[in-house]
Amino acid sequence: MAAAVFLPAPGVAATADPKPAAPSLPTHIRGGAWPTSHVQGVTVDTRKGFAYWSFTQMLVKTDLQGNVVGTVEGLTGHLGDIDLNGQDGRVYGSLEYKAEEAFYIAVFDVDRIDRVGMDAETDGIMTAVHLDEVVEDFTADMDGDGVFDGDTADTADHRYGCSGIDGVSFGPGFGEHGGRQKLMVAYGIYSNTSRTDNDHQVVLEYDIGDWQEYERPLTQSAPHRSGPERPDGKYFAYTGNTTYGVQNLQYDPYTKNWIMAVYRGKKEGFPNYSFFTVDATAEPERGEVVGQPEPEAGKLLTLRPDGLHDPATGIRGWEFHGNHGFEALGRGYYYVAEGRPVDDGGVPKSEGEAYLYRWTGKAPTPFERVR
Ligand SMILES: [Ca+2]
Ligand SMILES: [Ca+2]
Ligand SMILES: [Ca+2]
Repeated sequence: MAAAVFLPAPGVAATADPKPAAPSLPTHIRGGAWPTSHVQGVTVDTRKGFAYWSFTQMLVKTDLQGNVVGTVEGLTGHLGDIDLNGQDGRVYGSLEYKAEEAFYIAVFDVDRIDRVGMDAETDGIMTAVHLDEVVEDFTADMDGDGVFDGDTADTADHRYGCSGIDGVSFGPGFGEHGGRQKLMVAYGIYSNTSRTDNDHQVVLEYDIGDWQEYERPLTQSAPHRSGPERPDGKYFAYTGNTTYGVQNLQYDPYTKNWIMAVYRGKKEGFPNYSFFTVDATAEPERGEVVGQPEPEAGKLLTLRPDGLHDPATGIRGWEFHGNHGFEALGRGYYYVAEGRPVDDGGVPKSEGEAYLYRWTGKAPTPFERVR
């Protein structure tokens, strides 16, 4: 078992914090190795002492020593980033079925996960809320040839280059101090260097106060469409094109940043940073969403004027991983997931683990491992 540390460290100011860090947290947590695709997200309930891991087709629950408590299995779509809702104690994650053109927030009643092999459809653990807005942008026939080209990056279709959804996080509305927490959902964005309308991260804002009326169990062979027609807000952050958009989105109450961990982009003329921070205190500004086929106005987010700077584009960013899982614990501490393929006696598996980091604010990498 990894050593525990006392939080907060000397010199780190305590802040008003909806997710307080526990007095001691392990510096390393194992999420296990599973016959799935790679780890996509981690979220930690420091109060109850559990970690939740998205392994693409499976949700895994461990304690903070890495002992497996249970799993929710049988997902045939793509479970991406996840986040704990501190208000209802449930875990929310992005869940995609691209062939069916269906995109959900999955809601897991994680207190009831108590054994390995629970079923996402039949054990009453998971409900889902469908997001129509994502379908509209994903399926947009942008070149107007009457054909939607489907799940491919090599097309002019998909508004903003939308490939679906991945990063999710609870937090305050952009530019708001306190107020009702919102669920923010970030688009996946295909990597495509031959178009100009895919250089933004797109974030949908939902107030989930009325989501009980939409939540339904999911029958994956007959995906339902129960969900809000429109988001409560839609925002754009100019980062340059990335490879599949925001992998991990996380509100950080310590720095008051919205953190975006990405797989870096490939476009020439852009800095292609791996990590971005949006200033959570900045009011979104109405302005042009540049690069669209027709001039378009939208609510623009402000990248934090800190870290690396690309003078040609004005883009600010950092270099860090965090695209397999990133959880802000408060007080400037974080769990950051790593994943890799492993061979388990001839069975290919994906292993996930998380390490404890603290904020330093230094460029190019504003975190250091706690050892
Ligand atoms: Ca088309
Ligand atoms: Ca992902
Ligand atoms: Ca997240």
